[in-house]
Amino acid sequence: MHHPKFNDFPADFLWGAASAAYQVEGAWNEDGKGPSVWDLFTKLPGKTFEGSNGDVAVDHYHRVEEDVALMAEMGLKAYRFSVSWPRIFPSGRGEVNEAGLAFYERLIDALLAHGIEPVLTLYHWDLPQALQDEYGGWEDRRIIDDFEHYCVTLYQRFAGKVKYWVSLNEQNYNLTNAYQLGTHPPAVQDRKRFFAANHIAFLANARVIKAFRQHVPNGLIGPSFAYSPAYPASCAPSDMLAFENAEEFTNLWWLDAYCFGRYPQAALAYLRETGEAPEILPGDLELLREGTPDYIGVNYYYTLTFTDNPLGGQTMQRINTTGQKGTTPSSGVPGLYKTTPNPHLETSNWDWAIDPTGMRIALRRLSSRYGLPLMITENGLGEFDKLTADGRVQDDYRIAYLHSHLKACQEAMQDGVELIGYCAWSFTDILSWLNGYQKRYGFVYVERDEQGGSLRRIKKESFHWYSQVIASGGKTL
Ligand code: BGP
Repeated sequence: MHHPKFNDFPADFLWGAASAAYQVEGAWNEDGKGPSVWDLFTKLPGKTFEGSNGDVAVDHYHRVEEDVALMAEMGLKAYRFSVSWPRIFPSGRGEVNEAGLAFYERLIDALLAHGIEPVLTLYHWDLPQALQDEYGGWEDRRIIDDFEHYCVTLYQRFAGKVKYWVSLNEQNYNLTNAYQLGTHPPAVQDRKRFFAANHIAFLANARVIKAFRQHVPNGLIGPSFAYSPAYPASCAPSDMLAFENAEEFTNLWWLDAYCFGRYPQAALAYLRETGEAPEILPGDLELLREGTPDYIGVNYYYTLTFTDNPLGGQTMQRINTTGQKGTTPSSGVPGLYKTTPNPHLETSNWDWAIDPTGMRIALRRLSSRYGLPLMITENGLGEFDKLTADGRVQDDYRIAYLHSHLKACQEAMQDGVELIGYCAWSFTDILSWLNGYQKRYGFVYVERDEQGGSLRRIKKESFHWYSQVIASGGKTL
């Protein structure tokens, strides 16, 4: 569909950028912070790219003022960040660590002083290690109360200052890595345990949304979902069915649970047959329906294309963590679906398909199925960047990526999607969980590698570009 002309972005559109605590803060054991599961996991041999970890990350904890000043200089309207649960409750619950709250208050106040809207993520994967040790973290329903208590502590403290909240970040991606691929802590590979933990996370998500209504009545809350829309490899009915399977198992399983409070039918029937379905207790689905989101946060990076996968066929494989192009194997579930490269799309060096039209499709699918406002809570391009001898980073490939995806947002709005904001991933360079410091996403280059560095901030070409996009309200796109 080609629209005759583009509508303008709304005047109050949240032009933003994002980060996550573990990926930027550092100060991993300062001011009373307890260890998270990532603090321990990254120290185990062979888990991350060249053993990289977030002990220092980009030292945002000590450079909040400098980083917020850069955001203000850029003209950013919104900044999405996450709170580290073990900074607030070092052992997951119990005594609150005031120094932890004070840090986020300082950040929030600095943002507000510059007219930048804070978008606060409650959980971006850094579970307190104490809860993992005590009862197995997401595998035990006790986490629901502990998570609620932590979230309510933040609601009470920041209700008057923070309007936009994200509940769980990428539950789908994080728990798939944690319990199917074994690539995130606690590094389990067991589908039954995966679906069980995932169900408990839905309950926790619904519980904190329910509590939110009471404590932050004027705020908006929703989960951020890692949405990779499924495409069929061809119009062969077997590929179409593989695509339907993939969309249901890899996307609607989460989205329907969040927004409708139920699991999609074919996937649930299949899991009941294989004995992998989660245990649904009386009251569970009612809770899900009482805790549906105000908006859906969308983390969009790429589409995935699927083809038929026979029984005994391709199994789940880990993602490319080296940046060596063309090394990602096909991944799938035998009898259901497997991925195949899309010959129509270019990829990044990490083999992620670059597909702005896929973003428009993602936004349309979500908007028409759930009828909720949407916010892009992440979108960006991870690439090797080069700092030139004269101190510049010419990241025109990132500008091209962001430009085409913002155009797709505009088209989706033209298609009737209510899009309230766009947070590029990421503001500064960050630690990529499994890819170290070499896979860069930021508008601001941070001079460091896996071994360390000066941590100096350098504005990339994309910084200036995004700045003028924001200043024009998107008119210069
Ligand atoms: C999402 C996460 C982010 C970020 C991003 C890029 O899954 O929410 O935290 O890391 O993806 O992924 P990567 O760092 O693997 O390139």
